[in-house]
Amino acid sequence: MNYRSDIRNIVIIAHVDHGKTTLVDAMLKQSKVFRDNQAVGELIMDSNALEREKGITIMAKNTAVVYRGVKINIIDTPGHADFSGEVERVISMADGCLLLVDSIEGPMPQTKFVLRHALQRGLKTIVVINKIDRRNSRIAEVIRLIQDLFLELATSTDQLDYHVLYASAKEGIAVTEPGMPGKDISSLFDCILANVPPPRIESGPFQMLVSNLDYDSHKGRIAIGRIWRGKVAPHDTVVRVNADGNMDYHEVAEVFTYLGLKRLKVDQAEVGDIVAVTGIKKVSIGDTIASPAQPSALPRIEIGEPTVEMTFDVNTSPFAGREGRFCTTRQLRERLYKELETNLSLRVQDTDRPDTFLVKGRGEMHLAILIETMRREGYEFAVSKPEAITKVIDGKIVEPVEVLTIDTRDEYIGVLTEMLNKRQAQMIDMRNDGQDNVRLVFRISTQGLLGFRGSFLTSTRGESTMNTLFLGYEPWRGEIVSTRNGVLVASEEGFAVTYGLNNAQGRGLTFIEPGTHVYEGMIVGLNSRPQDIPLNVCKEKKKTNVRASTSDIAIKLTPPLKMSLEQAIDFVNRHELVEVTPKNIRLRKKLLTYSQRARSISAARLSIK
Ligand SMILES: Nc1nc2c(ncn2[C@@H]2O[C@H](COP(=O)(O)OP(=O)(O)OP(=O)(O)O)[C@@H](O)[C@H]2O)c(=O)[nH]1
Ligand SMILES: [Mg+2]
Repeated sequence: MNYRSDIRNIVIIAHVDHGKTTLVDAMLKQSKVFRDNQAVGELIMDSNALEREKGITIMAKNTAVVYRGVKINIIDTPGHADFSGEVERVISMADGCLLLVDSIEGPMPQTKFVLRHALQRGLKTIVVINKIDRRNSRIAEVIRLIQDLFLELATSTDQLDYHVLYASAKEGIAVTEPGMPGKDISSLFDCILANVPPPRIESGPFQMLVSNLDYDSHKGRIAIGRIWRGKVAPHDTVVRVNADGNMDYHEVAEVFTYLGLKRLKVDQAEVGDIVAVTGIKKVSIGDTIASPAQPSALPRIEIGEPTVEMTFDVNTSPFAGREGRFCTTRQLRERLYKELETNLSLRVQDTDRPDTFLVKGRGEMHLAILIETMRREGYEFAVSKPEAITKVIDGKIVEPVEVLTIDTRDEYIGVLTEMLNKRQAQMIDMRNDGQDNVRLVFRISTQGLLGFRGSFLTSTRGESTMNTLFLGYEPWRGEIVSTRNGVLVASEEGFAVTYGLNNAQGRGLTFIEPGTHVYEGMIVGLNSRPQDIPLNVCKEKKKTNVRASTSDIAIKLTPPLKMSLEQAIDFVNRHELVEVTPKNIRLRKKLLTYSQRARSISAARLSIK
């Protein structure tokens, strides 16, 4: 068997924030893909605006560097569990992986998820213990935990024979022994060259699997993937095999390979390389592009199922159409279906109501990122509370179940266990490090987890972290009763005033500032009791002839509680919606008038009787 010794294909995988994108920075900087005076900044691969704002990777991306004459194609992946579909999508392009593990946190839930995938696909693993510059790093213990993880997940004994490097991605250093002084990341490059197998040269004509798509207004769709056989050049005639096994003919327009942050136009690309090809109309991720001489399809990419769903509705609030550029059913529908081309773990379905679409994703964050992206593009719509997706297996209703790992301090154990009990979680482990740090592990249904993150962060004052790992499906445990209080609902359209809001603050928390334009049925606050109450927040104080006392003039409002999109989605219940426009996020009752809501409650009572 022959190999392309001039190429290595690697994917970088880890739990969220363990330093993948920073390590790619270090690799790019050391291989001098930038001019000496070029300001490149940090987290270069997190190029999308939302990625930069949130400081996380959302989409997997390709880059490449050359080290000692060998081209290393690098795929950076997201570590957040909601974007696991991205890892599943790209992992098949690589022959080896760098498994990054934080030197303090050690292996975390997503470390296990990604390593399991890598080992199942037979990737050669290099473990990189990262952030060794951090003061409290506990390298020896982390190594032991990683060993345990490999013992649990390895599919063959030779997978237990992995190399370990120690790095500070931030300082651009990698060494082969802990404590060794380092000056750059050459040892990492050397280790990749020595241990990641070069691509095998399969004999036969051209064949590639499309793992990613990009768009160009002139060139159209750009198919990105690894060449598994043969060569490809501009003007070649190729066959595209789609999901149904149907074939059509195309002429390749241009062929590109990667180097640094650029795509290089090339005259020809060969087996083993990762390329971008234009000219293949309507190409989709998972399609095979091959020579007409042997147009056999490669196995399609398998992506885990979505676990959470919510509806996307055309905006029907009284303010509909005022703030968005794209507001119609047709525009919303087209945009959602277009997302399926690249967002592989997403599902979109029409419903029996023409203005409502059911959208399914891998978690609340997965859906929230889509909502935020669409709102920035100018779309206006409304979304419902996310719900866990149940299925029927052997005649029984089952629901998704996850493992929840919480790292917190002793003082919060009580409040957290109480909150989680209400959500029907079972504690399966509790470990204390003797210094007030404790790790709690729970088994909890996805339904029970929805909306937990917000109250978790508030009740532990931001001092704890939580992570989840999808376990599988288990018999449905019944509905979890919401513990949220009722809401304060605007009873009239108008502009909120201090006097009206001050009255509202007598009932609970408010969400809006004076001057906010409200409509009947819009949610303006949280009641301190379980019922919803309508209030007129636009009501001015009655003018009297008697001069008001000074205390009346200077009403001091408590600042409103402003919710982010994610918090808003967490907050609403089944009778409410989040209205999303490029300018505002509003909460509303589905039924806007008090009489509609009263009628629906009495109808529900009657149907129970
Ligand atoms: N001290 C220290 N901090 C690091 C190191 N590497 C990364 N970080 C920091 O860790 C944080 C997360 O780094 P990223 O590179 O975004 O992590 P990531 O694994 O790409 O995260 P996701 O893509 O969101 O999963 C950033 O604040 C980095 O500056 C390191 O070696 N030492
Ligand atoms: Mg990243």
